[in-house]
Amino acid sequence: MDDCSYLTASISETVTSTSDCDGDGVPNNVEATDGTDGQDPCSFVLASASVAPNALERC
Ligand SMILES: [Ca+2]
Repeated sequence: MDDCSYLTASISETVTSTSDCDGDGVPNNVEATDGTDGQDPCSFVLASASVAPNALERC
């Protein structure tokens, strides 16, 4: 199963995936906690990024 293939709006269970599908430096489970979109590289809480987000220049 591809843990990067899902519809954010359809999530009904706790997100445990630590993949960073959108490459914004914040893993999916943290994005779920923050209420940001794990498939939108422009949607994240900067304080939660574990690596420097390389998506900022694209947003
Ligand atoms: Ca995101």
